Amino acid sequence: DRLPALLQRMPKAELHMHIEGSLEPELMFALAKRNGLSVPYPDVESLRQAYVFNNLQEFLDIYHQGTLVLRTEQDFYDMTWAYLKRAAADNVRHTEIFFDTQTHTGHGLNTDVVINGLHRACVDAQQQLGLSASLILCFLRHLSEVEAFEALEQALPLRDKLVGIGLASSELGHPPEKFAKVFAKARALGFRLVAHAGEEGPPAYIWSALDILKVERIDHGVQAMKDPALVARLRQDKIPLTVCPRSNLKLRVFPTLAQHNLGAMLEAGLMATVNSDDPAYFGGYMNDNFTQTFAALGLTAQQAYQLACNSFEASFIDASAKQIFQ
Ligand code: ES4
Ligand code: ZN
Repeated sequence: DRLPALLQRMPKAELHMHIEGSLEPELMFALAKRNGLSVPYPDVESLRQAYVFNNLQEFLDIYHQGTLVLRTEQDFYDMTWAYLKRAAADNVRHTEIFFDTQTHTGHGLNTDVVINGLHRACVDAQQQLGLSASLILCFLRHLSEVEAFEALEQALPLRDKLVGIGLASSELGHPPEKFAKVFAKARALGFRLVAHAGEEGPPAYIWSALDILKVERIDHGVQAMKDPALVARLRQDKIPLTVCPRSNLKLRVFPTLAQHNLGAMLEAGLMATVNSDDPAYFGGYMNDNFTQTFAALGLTAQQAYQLACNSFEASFIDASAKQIFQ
């Protein structure tokens, strides 16, 4: 069977990956040591064994714990560089990296430490790996809209290092419309807009991300398949959905990969893409997500080509650059 080799060597773009979720236990322990901090687990193996989740919130609590070792610009650089090298090995040619600032400012860091460390790794990736990388700042939706405005304000001096604004963290109880005003502001400032919606939350959250926040892509969006009118809207407007199969498996959105609806989304004519979300926590980078999902669902080489095309089409690289990639 030659499909795994095709999936591996196929050029692809990653559009949904939280950089803090790429921090592997080995690097977490190394950064803790460098910063004179401790990780509340005795070793790498016992930390990895703690990565068992029943839902999004259980994951977010452990994910937050992991971010406590990040203290300096070099820490953010090293984390990002490790991800970029790993992505290049999977033939990722372009990546749009999510990051939080509110997590880190909540620990006493400045926004510029975070953004400058990430950005310097992105510049080096273009030069040394031939991998283009851009940055999307995600507001934390469990915090208030006023706090999102503060995060946006603090990032504005670094505006040129960012391509877009997103919305992440605990979905249920925090619908997109909670952030209507701050997304309107970001839109007026020229940011590209995305939001997590329909991961655990209902189709109504996808509708409001589109109609109230006016996002261009939906992150996850797997719950859309419960609403035929929404499926028609997503198909007609060619709204990209950044699907993360191993994330959905680990957070029990679907009981098994064989029960995932990626195949049904493609059959319905939706512009789905495959992404890793939080690869260090969910046990797989891009090609793990592709090969395992294709095996479980019996997807085809034609669908692999479709997903690769979708990933570049849905990206925020400019139109002339897209032609070079394709
Ligand atoms: C996340 Cl899987 C997921 N969902 C929502 N927000 C997140 N932040 C990091 N991973
Ligand atoms: Zn995500």
